[in-house]
Amino acid sequence: MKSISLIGVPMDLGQMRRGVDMGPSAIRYAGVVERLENIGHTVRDRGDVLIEAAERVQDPSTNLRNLKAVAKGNTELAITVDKVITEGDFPLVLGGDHSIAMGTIAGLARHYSNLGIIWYDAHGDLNTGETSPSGNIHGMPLAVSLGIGHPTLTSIHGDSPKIKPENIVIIGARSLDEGERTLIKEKGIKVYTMHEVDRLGMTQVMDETISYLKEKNLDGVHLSLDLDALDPQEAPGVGTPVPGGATYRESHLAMEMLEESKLITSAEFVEVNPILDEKNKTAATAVALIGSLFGEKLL
Ligand code: 6HN
Ligand code: MN
Ligand code: MN
Ligand code: MN
Repeated sequence: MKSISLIGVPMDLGQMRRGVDMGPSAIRYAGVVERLENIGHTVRDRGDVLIEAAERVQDPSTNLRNLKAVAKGNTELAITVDKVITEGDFPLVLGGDHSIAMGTIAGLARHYSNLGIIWYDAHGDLNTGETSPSGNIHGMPLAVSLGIGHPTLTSIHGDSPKIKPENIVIIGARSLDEGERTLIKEKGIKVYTMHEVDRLGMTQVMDETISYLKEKNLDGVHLSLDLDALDPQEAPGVGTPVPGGATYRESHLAMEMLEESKLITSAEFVEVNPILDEKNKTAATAVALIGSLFGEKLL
């Protein structure tokens, strides 16, 4: 059994829709602590990282919305994640928009020199200020963690880069911008789009992902799960829904296979927006997936 530290990050400055800052509360309300304790884990809820109320600013020279405030909140998060690992706990981060992956990964990078990343998402989150169609930093955290992007972001809590392109697997992608496709090809990042999920089935996608990562001699693997990877019918409470996503069952299978692999050393669940949700359905899905990731069994 694990000793898990929950870290809430009420961040909504990485995008434009209000409400995603209430994601951590919605996930707690949906019973995440009880769910993990019922499996037998020890849970310590560290509360929420302080995200200061910031004036929303769009600097046309960088195309990075709320740059300073996003960097500040992520620095706080990185310090917290760093501390949780130093204390020997498993960090489970609850978002908040996906810009928080920069802070989580920056904190992890202090402890793992060869970190694997599973990016379960409809998007690649590989934009920079130059390639982004929106200026929203939640579309950039994977690029930033690779050391690609504005120095204010790539230098959060330590030197850049934090991760290597060959240690990343993206699963569930179906909305990639032009600059993201170029970067994927240039860096040789492994991607299972929804086409591969349909064609191979989730079992083979996860088998291949696990074998691929096992060959890399990693010292840890982080799961960054954006709820918009799931189909909007099953996870309506997200800011950037894309039709044609992974089903509830496919996503459970993915979590169960990751649990069996024993590879995962940290995780985050992001983009839950209770204002856009239907009766907290998306938060409940997040909690159910967390249950599977941490060893809940049907029988
Ligand atoms: N997310 N690729 C789009 C952009 O604005 O860069 C959407 C990003 C969505 C990010 O859902 O974490
Ligand atoms: Mn996404
Ligand atoms: Mn994302
Ligand atoms: Mn969003």
